[in-house]
Amino acid sequence: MVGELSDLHAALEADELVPCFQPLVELHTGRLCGFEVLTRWQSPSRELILPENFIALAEANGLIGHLMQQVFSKAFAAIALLPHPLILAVNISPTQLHHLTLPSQIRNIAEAAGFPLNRLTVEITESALFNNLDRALVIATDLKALGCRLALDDFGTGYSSLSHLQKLPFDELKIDRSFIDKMTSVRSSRKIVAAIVGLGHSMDLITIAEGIETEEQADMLLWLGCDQGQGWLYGKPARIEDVPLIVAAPPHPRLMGLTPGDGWAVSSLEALPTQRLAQLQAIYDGAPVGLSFLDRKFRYVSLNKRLADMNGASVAEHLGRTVKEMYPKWFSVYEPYLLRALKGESMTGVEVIRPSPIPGEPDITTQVSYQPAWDEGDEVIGVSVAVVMAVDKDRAEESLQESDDRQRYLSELNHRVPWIMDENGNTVHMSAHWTSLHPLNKNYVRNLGWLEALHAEDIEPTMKMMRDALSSGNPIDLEYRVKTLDGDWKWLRSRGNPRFKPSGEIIRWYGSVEDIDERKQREEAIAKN
Ligand code: G
Ligand code: G
Ligand code: MN
Repeated sequence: MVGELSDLHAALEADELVPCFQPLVELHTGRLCGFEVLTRWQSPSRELILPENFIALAEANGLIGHLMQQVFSKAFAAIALLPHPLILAVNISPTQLHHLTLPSQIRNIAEAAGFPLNRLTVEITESALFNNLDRALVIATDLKALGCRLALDDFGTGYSSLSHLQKLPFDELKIDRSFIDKMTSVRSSRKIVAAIVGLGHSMDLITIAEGIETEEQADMLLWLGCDQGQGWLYGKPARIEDVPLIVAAPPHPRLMGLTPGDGWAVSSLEALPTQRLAQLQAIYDGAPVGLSFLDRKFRYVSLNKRLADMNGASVAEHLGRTVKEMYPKWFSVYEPYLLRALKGESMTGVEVIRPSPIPGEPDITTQVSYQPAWDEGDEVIGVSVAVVMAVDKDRAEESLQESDDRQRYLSELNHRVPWIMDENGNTVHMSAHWTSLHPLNKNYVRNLGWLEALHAEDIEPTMKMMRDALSSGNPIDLEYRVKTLDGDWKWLRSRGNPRFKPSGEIIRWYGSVEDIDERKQREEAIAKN
């Protein structure tokens, strides 16, 4: 029965073509943005017949305009009635892009239904543009002038051509569901999705993933920075009578059950990938450490100026070259660590001695850390390398200062309370947070002055443990009470580790303090009972 032209004529006469509505969801909040309208033929038995059985027939026989009229008017009217300003996305056939009257037809349907065109997205498949770019451009421009948005549908399949993206004024990019389907299992699909999302963002397009069926896919897409999703996970195409229920439902639960308002919405997930990149670049450039990122072939993908200076070449000279090409003599020293990092191992504080970039200058001792970088599928995609000049004799003071600065800089990012102590146990730096706890003035806290803030019973044991640590080099681990500004005593735990010169002597202690008052009070309460 289905597939006969006479049946389609009869169906149109009997008003049997109806819209179904598939939710479009904002990935990072799970909120409903709107619906894609998908046409169904509702047979007299109320069974819904899919478009693959009638769209081509309608196209081939000049009935697609009639079909559009019948379906869109129902869809627009239903959504215009809702209290929420949701958007609708509609599909048009490639054949419709030959008719310059299409925009005015759509406008007439929308006006009759009282649906504002700035809430309409028109989806165009790539194949529609093939051989028809000029007319498509006129139609697309007219639709935009009416206030509609344009989406490139099923992107990545068929007649994919990037020039279409450039030539037509698209607002959205819909990633074909064949890539989403395999992205958690097939590396190449994942890479294609990542590249499409990046491409979309770089062109200021909203990216929408089609065919999301699992949470795992949704998480990966969120991680990649994809904006919206559509698929069975969020809902199958629904009948018109079910739409109000879907609109009234709470947002799809995201991020392990957290909903916006639980405090996560301001996390880095809010940031677009481009913002994240800009932020990383700022950290990169400002870091008092040489930093680089190497790909799997150990090519410099990025590095900061500080590292370029240490290496004695410009940033531009490094980019795209391998470590081996740049530094054939040193490479053998680094290679074993780089290979281990590629296998997933992270290494910190590796001492590497290498020649100075300035001929005749003594060798430079560096401390290097190697961190593998994983992609969204747990595959190592490169190595992040951080290099610090270690203490060589001439620069001892300078580099110590630098290393203290670095420690301070890193520790300000930490919620714990940092301190730095010299080899004799004199405090070089105590964070403002610590000094805000009790009435001692900041200068007084330097050297051994901080002991004054301690409870009388804690001073002697603390000093003994400090002496032991300083002479043995064992880690510091102290618990003591400090008098706070309001006169109470607060329990703190202070832990730190020594930093050694190449010769083996201790040069600095780096540590942090945490507030353990609650724990101590609980212990005391238990002891009393
Ligand atoms: O879910 P579904 O089987 O409905 O969609 C199959 C295909 O039919 C999709 O590629 C979709 O773009 C297309 N399609 C669905 N509704 C319409 C419509 O109203 N007009 C046109 N031209 N294509 C549609
Ligand atoms: O217009 P487009 O080609 O994008 O049409 C979307 C098609 O994808 C429709 O046929 C719709 O029914 C289908 N679809 C939507 N979500 C899912 C999904 O999660 N899984 C699968 N397999 N198909 C989906
Ligand atoms: Mn579509």
